[in-house]
Amino acid sequence: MNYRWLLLVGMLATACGTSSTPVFVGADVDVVGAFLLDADASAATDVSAKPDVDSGCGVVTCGDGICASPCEASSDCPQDCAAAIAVDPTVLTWSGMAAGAKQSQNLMIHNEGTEPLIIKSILFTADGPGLTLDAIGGLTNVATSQNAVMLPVPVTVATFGTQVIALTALGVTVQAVTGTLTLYSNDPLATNGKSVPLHVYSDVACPTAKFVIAEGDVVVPQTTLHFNSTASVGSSGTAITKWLWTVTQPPGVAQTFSPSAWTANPKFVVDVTGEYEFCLNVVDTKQLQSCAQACQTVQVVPSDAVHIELLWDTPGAPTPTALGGATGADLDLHFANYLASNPDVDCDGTGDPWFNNPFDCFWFNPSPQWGSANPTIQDDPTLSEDATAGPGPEILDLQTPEGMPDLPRWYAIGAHVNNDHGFGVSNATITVSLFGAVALKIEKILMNSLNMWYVGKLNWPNQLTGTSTPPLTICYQTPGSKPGDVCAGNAKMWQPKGEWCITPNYKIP
Ligand SMILES: [Ca+2]
Ligand SMILES: [Ca+2]
Ligand SMILES: [Ca+2]
Repeated sequence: MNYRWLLLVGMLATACGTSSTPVFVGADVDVVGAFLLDADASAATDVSAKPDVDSGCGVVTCGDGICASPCEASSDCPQDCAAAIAVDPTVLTWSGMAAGAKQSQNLMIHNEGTEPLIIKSILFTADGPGLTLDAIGGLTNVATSQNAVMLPVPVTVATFGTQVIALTALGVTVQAVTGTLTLYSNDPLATNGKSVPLHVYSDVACPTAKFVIAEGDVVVPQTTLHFNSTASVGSSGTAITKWLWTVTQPPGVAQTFSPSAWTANPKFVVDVTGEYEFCLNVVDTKQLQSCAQACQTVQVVPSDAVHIELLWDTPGAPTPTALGGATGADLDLHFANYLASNPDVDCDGTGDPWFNNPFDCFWFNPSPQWGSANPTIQDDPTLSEDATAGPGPEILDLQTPEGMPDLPRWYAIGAHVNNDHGFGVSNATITVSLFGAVALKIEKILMNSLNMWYVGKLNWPNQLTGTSTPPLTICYQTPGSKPGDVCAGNAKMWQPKGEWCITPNYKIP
């Protein structure tokens, strides 16, 4: 046990004694009613509160003088002919303790009974270092405890007298130490001891986590963010030795820090549209962790006229959010020009746009030349991100769509399960942003291997650019129908409401 005893025995205050000043108390001991004074009439001025113990407990008057009859035990009065312990304060608290600083406080033990109060022992516990019990009365015990210490100290407190326990707290490098002082006495109403909680709160400064993001708080998709945490400071100016970065990403996104989340200045690619919150915790050379993490939010907003994202998860894959390789189902985003025409596999009566070269932009044809041959007219789409497993994303941008009010054009948007790699069904989510705002988001559409989902058509120009045409025409097939029903003749595509237009077993023609 880590404690020690230094003993000096003496009595501070005795029954009928003189009102001597304890040497360790200092001048700031409050007088509490008449009880701080002993039973000596010369020291008390409040006669009504002064007990009469002369008649062998024949007359007992409470401190507040409310007892109706002598020697009547009640909750308001001391029990007949017994000691009664009271403590002041009932909780001892030290706050703002700087490391190494010392501060003493006194705990008053009052005997409110009619018999001498005998403190038989004191249990002193603390859950950390820094608390010492300096003295009880003139008996100067010094015990420093981090464990339970039972002090066998027979100390007597005279009838209506007071003893003082002095305790000292030493500021330490933990944020709080909690202890208890339990006084075991002959008070018949306190047979389990009288407990006084002890709390020491240090002013240990936490390390401060701070960081800046070079790219700011509004960026376009696929921006690489550069974090710099050199403004972080350890407690008392110490150095930072550990970093932990965390991120809250848009649903379905699983990007990670590079080279890792445990470096001072990592990078992070914000792939998709939405809000990201980045937070940093730090640890300094004293192994102290930041009390509050630093956080910053980054809004990822596309700047191009057209920005499309496909994300997916594959519950049957070993890890639904595995990145890269044949570790999950491979879905592909398709974005086709109005000129794209291939065989009518989906049976809607017109040629299909999918897999047309060069007018379907997908992984095989990621940056086609469409529209004007003039490179300053940015009417060519770009599939800037391609993925072979969930969660993706696959991302397509187009800065200046073709189409004028007198010559409107349209684009087809689709998603295809190129190969489920045996992992089964995937849940696909497609988001279409126009001029930086989400215009369409369809979430968690169930897709099997080789399913082709014709999401709909993007019309250009449209209501966003001054015409009456809605920006998007979503493809629905007959309500209640299933994939395959269109070609079976049981359903039709391009209905005003209904099921998603999914064609099964769609192979590259
Ligand atoms: Ca893919
Ligand atoms: Ca067709
Ligand atoms: Ca072009």
